[in-house]
Amino acid sequence: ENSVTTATIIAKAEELNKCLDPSPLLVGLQTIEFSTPVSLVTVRKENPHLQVGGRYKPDDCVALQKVAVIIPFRNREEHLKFWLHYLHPFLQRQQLDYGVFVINQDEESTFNRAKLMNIGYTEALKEYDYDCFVFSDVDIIPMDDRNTYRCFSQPRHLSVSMDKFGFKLPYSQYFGGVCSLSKEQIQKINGFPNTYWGWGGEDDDIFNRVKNRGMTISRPNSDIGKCRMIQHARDKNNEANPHRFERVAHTKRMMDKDGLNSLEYKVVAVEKHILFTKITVDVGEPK
Ligand code: UDH
Repeated sequence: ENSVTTATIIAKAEELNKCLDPSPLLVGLQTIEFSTPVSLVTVRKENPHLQVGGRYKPDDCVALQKVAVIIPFRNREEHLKFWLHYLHPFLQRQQLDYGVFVINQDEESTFNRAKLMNIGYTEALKEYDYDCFVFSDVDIIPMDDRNTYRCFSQPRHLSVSMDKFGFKLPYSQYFGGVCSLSKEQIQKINGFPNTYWGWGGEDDDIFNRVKNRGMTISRPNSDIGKCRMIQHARDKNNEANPHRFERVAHTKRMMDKDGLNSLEYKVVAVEKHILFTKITVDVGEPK
C-alpha cells in the first residue's frame, strides 16, 4: 500500500514539474555556417551534460517527450561533426529527453536509407521507452530552434524550408530530409519500405503510407522551418534508383508486406560514444 502511495506522489510531482511548452530556453533564428571545421573534442566540451550514447534529459523539469533521433549514415564523418555541433545544443534548448543514434550501413552495398530508418527505430526501442522518432539526414541543420524536433498529432515534416530549394518546398508532397513520427504513427504505416536501394523515392513512399492510413502531414511555417544543407557530391554506391517511380506507384499494394514486419538485418557493432550511439548494420543486398 505504501509503495502505491509513493508511486502516485511521484507521478503527481512529475506532472507538476513538466517542462514548459514552448521551452523558455529557445533563442530563435541562428547563423549556421560550415566554413570552419569542428572537432569531436570541441563538441564534447560544448556539451558537458551528455550521458554516454548521446543521451540527455533536462535535470530541472520532466521532458514532454522521449525522442530518439535516427541518422541514416555511411562515410559522412565531416557532416556528422557539424550535425552534432549544432544539434546537441539545439535539442537541449528544446528541453527534450533524447538520444542520438547513427545507423551506419556496413560495407559497400547499395545504400538503403529507409531500411536504416526502420533499423534505427527497432534498435532505439530496445534501449529506452522512446515515444517519438526523428529521422534526420546527416547534412541538414535547422536554423531556428522554434522548429521543435518532437512528435505531433500527425506525422511531421521538419525540413520544410531548405536553402538548397530556395527556402521553399520543392513540391507539396515532399517528405524528405528530416521528419518525425510517434511510435503509434510508425506502427500504423508498418514503418518504412526496405526495398528502395540507392537514391530517391523512399521519402515519397513514406508520404504515400501516411496518406493511405488517413493521416496528414504537419509542418512548421516556412520561417521557423528554415534549414541549411551541407553541399556535397553524390556518394559512391548511392546512384539514383531507376525503379523508384514504379515503386512509388505501388505503395498501397506493398506497404502491408514491406516494412517493419519484413525487416531483416544483422547488427555488426554497437559503439557507445559520448556524442552518439553508432550501430553498424549489415542490410543485405537488393533482391
Ligand atoms: N547517406 C550517407 N552516406 C551515403 C549516402 C547517404 O550517410 O553514402 C545518408 C546521409 O544521412 C544523407 C542521406 O543519407 O544526408 C540522404 O542522402 P543524400 O545526401 O545523398 O541525398 P540528397 O538528396 O543528395 O541530399 C543527393 C545527391 C546530391 C548530388 C548533388 C550534386 N550537386
